[in-house]
Amino acid sequence: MNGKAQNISIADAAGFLKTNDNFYILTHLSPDGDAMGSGFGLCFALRAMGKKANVLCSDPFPKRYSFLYGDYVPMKFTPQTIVTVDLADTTLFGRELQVYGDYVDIAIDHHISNTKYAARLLLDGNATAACELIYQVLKEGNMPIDKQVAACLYTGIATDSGCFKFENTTPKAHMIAAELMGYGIPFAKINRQLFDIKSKARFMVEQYVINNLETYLDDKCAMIAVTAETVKETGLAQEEFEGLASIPMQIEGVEVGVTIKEKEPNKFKVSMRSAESVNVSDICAKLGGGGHMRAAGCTVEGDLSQVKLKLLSVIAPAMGFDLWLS
Ligand SMILES: [Mn+2]
Repeated sequence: MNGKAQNISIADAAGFLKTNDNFYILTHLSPDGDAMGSGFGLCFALRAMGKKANVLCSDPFPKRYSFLYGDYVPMKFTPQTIVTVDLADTTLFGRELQVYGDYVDIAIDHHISNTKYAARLLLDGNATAACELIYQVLKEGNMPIDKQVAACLYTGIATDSGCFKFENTTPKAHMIAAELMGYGIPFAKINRQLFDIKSKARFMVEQYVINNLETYLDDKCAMIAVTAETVKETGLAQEEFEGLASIPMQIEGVEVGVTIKEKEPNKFKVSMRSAESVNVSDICAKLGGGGHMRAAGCTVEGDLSQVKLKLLSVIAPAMGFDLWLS
């Protein structure tokens, strides 16, 4: 049932939320700060209006965002209105939410790739975060924004903009964040929680991958690898090994960063990042993958040393090195 959505405005979305009740607010698998912030920000605002609202996700709410939803308790009611936030397509609903796929009344999203699965779609591909849209909807509708709602919405903008460092950070994102700061939110504490501290397990994972990092091609290509064996040896949860791709990029002079993770025996998922000029999407396409110019991925089969060789044989020429294999 994709492609059926009617595009609506901020004012339409506000009107719709105000005239409906008994909301299930759905967000995507592996919820990030924007998913959590937009889901709970909207939920708390609707509850403050005396409406019934719950946040649903097929994955558990991550503990690191518990400062947003600490005192949240699901309410008991029969849902009448299904809203999605930050949710680009129905494959991201996950097992538990799949059942709502064809019944979404309104989607609020900032992914240009949104598959228009909902009856109504508020989409702004220029918005840094879905939270930016939720804020505008609440404001437009004169709906209640308290300190907790403001903290939720600020969190989504901060996370999706990489603490206002990524290219997608807009003047508008800064202006909305500034308005949210006006609600007295503990922004320094929030940013420390989001960007500075990590679990001890995560710290150990990073220590491991840094110890085992390798560089190639005059130190312009850095590679980290995580095998199933490694995960087993460390005794750390699989999820602690997610999102490592930025680590090789932290080294000065590195132009291509490669993160290799064993998904099945002899099957490796590869994430590639580029600092500036190298098009990693083209490199990954040669191995059957794809993505964006500066962030792409592919799957490569073989044992770890074979995988590294296969990768270097396509990375080297793309970076202007002679094909040193053959
Ligand atoms: Mn988002």
